[in-house]
Amino acid sequence: MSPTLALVGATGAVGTVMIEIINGRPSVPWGEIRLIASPRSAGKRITVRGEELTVVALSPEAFDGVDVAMFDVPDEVSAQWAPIAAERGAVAVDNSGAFRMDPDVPLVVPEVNADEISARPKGIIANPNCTTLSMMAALGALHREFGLRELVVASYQAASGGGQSAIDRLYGELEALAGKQVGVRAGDVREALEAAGLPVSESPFPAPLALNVVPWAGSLKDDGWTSEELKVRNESRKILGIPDLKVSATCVRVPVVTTHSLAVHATFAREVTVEQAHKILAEQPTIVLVDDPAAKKFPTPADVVGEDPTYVGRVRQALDFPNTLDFFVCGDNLRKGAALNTYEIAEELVGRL
Ligand code: 2RA
Repeated sequence: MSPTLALVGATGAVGTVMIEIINGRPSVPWGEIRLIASPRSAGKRITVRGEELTVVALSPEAFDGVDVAMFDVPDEVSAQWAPIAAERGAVAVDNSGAFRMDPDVPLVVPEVNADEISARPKGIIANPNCTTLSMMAALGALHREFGLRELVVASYQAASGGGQSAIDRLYGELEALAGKQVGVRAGDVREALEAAGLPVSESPFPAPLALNVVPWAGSLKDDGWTSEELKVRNESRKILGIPDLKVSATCVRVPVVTTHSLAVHATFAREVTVEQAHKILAEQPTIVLVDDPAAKKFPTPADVVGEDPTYVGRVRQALDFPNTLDFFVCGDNLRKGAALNTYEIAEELVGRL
């Protein structure tokens, strides 16, 4: 019998992308697909693969008969409900931060460590944070060949990583500033936003995002690091299976709606040339290499949004650091960074249930 798939958080931003992904697959291995959401959204009707489905309220019984349950909900909801789904016999594939660093929960990017989904003592598999995920296909492939030792990363993160309110804020700021000659004097962007009724004190971002960049994503952790920067470090180590990988990250929010970018400085155990890196990256089915500096061809978030693969370009051999490459990567944070990777894990599970 074909397995039953449940989607918890079916009406949220990532859940909606998940349904687009399921609808866009040429075929799916699932029998029943069950949509689950908060009681507030229960009863909504959503078309999945040509069939109108009714969203059911989150409850223990909603997991009865479910083989794989994908969770796209806040951390606290996953923390409570993924174990309940697992108790009821489903494998929970969780896109929240609740279980990522739990040693009994594999943290999986299928093209890097798919085999780890078989050992899941809690019946839960975690999906990485979108910032880490955007560079994992490239780093996984290069690590297999050259042995990754050190990683220095600067992220350029899109507003949608902060959810719908963050997207609305960016659009609101852009509209408020349109046609105004601002950004020429310290503080004039803030003042223009304030005059338009959009004080920064009411923003999900700690500074104006339009016409600006903001070196802050996530929450404050020890010694001035942000949660987002620590996720890059800890999750990269776990996914790549390099517990002592040296990592330093600076996470920055930029006025882009969707698609995270990262400037990566990666040092390997063995010598690596741009030609070798190009060959390896170009062979990966989930990477598109766009790297023709003479023709000014490289990935940008505006050209990658909505795409499934991650795009890599600007690959250079670092001039002053041996065995080191610098490159730029762009990945849609709502697709590969969230919904797509979660769904790919669910598909990997078929045959390993
Ligand atoms: C962000 N990575 O971009 C986070 C979302 N999970 O804010």
